[in-house]
Amino acid sequence: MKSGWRLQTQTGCTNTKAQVSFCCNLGPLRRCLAVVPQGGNTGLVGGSVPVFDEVIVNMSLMNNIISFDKVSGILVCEGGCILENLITFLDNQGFIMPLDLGAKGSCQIGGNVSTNAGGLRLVRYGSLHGNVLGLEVVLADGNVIDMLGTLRKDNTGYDLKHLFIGSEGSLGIVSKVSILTPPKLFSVNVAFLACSDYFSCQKLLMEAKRKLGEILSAFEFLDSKSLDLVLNHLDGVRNPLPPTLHKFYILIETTGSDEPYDRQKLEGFLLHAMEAGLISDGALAQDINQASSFWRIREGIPEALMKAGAVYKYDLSLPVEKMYDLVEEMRTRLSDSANVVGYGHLGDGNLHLNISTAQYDDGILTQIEPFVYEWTSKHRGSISAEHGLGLMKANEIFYSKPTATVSLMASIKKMLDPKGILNPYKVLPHSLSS
Ligand code: FAD
Ligand code: 2HG
Ligand code: ZN
Repeated sequence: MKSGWRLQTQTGCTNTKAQVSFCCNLGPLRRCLAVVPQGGNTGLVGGSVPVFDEVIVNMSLMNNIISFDKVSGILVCEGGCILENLITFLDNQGFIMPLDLGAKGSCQIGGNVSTNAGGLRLVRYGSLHGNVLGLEVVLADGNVIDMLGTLRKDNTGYDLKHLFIGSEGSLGIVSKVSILTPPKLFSVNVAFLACSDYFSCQKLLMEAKRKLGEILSAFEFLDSKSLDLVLNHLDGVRNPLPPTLHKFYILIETTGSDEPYDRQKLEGFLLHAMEAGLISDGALAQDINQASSFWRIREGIPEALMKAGAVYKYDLSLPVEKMYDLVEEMRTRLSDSANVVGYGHLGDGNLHLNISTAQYDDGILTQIEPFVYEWTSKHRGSISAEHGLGLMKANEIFYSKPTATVSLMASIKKMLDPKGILNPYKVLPHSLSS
């Protein structure tokens, strides 16, 4: 059946002038060969890898910064720019990227846009649907579509760029991006806190939003099993708190423009939270090195999991109050056969449920799935909060989207890519991909 799809993708090609002009580096599209757009290849759902004999379109050479406007903070660059390089470039200009993630050293802005990556500061700066002002994309027929606007406001018709943000290379290849970047504020504080129960984590989040308000820039959480993994598997990482057993840890970051005021505000908040019994211990970074070491704990969890063995990964949006129930139910289901850890972007209602075992085992998988998807669906969550569907989760889309919505998606795919040559077998369920 799978090779049947491939045959269908390669027939009946007609070229246009626009195709030919772009096709110096996208010859495969011109020839109607199936392609996989590939950025930094850091995606976690198998979206950037070929399934059969698709040609990889690697974007790494499209790595130029085209323009930066210091007045508006609008950056225009090619899709293959590595996120960390953009962060460094902007730092020199006194600006920051509105997104940051553990894979920044390899992932590319085109990949970030195509996955609608969330990351560590979404709670402050919002999603790429808000920050991306324009895109240039290459369609399946080779036509280059210029939507590379640099305007904050433009209501002239349908805002088509949003179709490509989060479409995982299935509708077009992102060749250029225009993005709004915030100014760099110099007063940054990071606290690493312990909570004795999940209810306190939730209350702390509510209080942080209310009391830290405009300076809150990250609110991340991890459970004690996540911390143990990092401490056991990553060199040079240590627990900044005395080794008492706490069940949960929260990393809070604030970013503002007034150092004494911001520090006082955060210290006042922490004191209040301590007195209210919401936090049982905590450390406030005294300098940038200590702040980085706190971040290393949170950002190091995926790497520690990789080192620990096989890992089953779930990236879920859930109501915050229900989120950790799933981790506990999963622990009960799997008892001693796996290490179940929960961490993520609590400020965004995004749980990373990761299940670590010595090796992959079909018996364990049947204990996890479809239970995890059914549970998420029952609580009206999303089975992919920020990583996308790629190849690995494409068939699970119905747990989060009604049939009519998925059919509409398939119609859009068919219209933009009638031969099914852009990242085939990804995003849409296999029953609708042919
Ligand atoms: P790739 O992995 O190369 O591709 C991802 C998808 O996008 C594929 O479907 C691919 O075909 C498509 N694609 C890539 N480039 C283009 C392009 N130019 N045009 C069209 N389609 C394209 N994700 C988060 O959301 N938040 C996090 O906090 C986060 N942290 C991570 C931490 C680690 C340690 C790792 C390994 C991953 C993390 N991720 C996170 C997942 C991943 O880094 C993101 O999805 C990232 O945006 C992928 O970018 P990439 O350039 O590596 O894309
Ligand atoms: C993170 O927030 C990433 O660290 C990766 O989204 C999560 O590996 C994962 O499951
Ligand atoms: Zn994440």
